[in-house]
Amino acid sequence: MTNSKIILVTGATAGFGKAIALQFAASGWDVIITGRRQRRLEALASEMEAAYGIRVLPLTFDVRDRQSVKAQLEALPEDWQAIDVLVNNAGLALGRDTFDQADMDDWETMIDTNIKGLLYVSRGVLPYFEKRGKGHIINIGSTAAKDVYPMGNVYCATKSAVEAISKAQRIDLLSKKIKVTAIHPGAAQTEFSIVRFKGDQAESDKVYEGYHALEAKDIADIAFYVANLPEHVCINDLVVTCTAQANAFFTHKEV
Ligand code: NDP
Ligand code: 8X3
Repeated sequence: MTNSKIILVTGATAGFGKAIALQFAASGWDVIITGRRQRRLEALASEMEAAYGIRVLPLTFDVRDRQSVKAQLEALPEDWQAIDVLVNNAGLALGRDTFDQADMDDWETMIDTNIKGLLYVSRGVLPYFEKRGKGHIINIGSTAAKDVYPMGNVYCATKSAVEAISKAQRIDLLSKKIKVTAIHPGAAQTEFSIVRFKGDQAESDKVYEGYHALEAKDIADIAFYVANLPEHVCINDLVVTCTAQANAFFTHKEV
């Protein structure tokens, strides 16, 4: 048994999730990391245990698999159940096509991951928060939740849903003393665009040309700040862009 705080981060094999796990681990938190790529989770677990002397529990599951999410979260070892913070970060965009051209399988994957996955994980962790009479859900939305941009259609819709779900959680879980924070990042250079453009590195690189996009560490710093406020203080909604980006539409690029 330790007295360390515990954070559960979904999608910790890359990008924001990995940076968040590292940031909290470096400050002495025990960390539950999840994702589909088991070898990456194991490597990150070894790295954090060795560097920071904290405990790490890697859990391999697909957030779209409702039964697997339920089973793995119900089976959490007792000394991992006192979770302080859940970060619903796992998510993706697939394709950037007009509504008439977009691939409906891509739509399904985004809806299943970004919306349903977030719901499954939230419900899986909730009983542990309820048992303790406190908790904090941090949902990673996007500037795409705030504005719909051309060819963003269903990705933007899923992030609007994340915003709506965050508001709903905040209202419905108020009496349970559960904080809910939505962080909405703008463009950040992670594996996001490689995934979106299905491995096309050149297409991905174009997204970040001519300006200094957010880095994963920037969002980790913000998540850490938000999670470490006094018990009576909750940041509800945060939009964070790099200095070159005004909103989902306007980025000043020097190319
Ligand atoms: P990355 O591609 O770098 O990381 C995405 C993470 O999500 C990976 O760890 C991946 O793990 C996990 N993931 C994806 N699908 C699933 C799934 N079905 N089950 C479990 N885990 C899954 O992208 P980012 O770090 O940039 O993205 C993180 C979040 O931030 C997403 O929700 C994204 O929409 C959002 N966001 C990103 C922005 C950006 O510009 N980068 C800006 C605004 C928001 P694995 O593949 O191992 O399962
Ligand atoms: C990711 C950023 O601009 O591609 O949510 O929507 S963007």
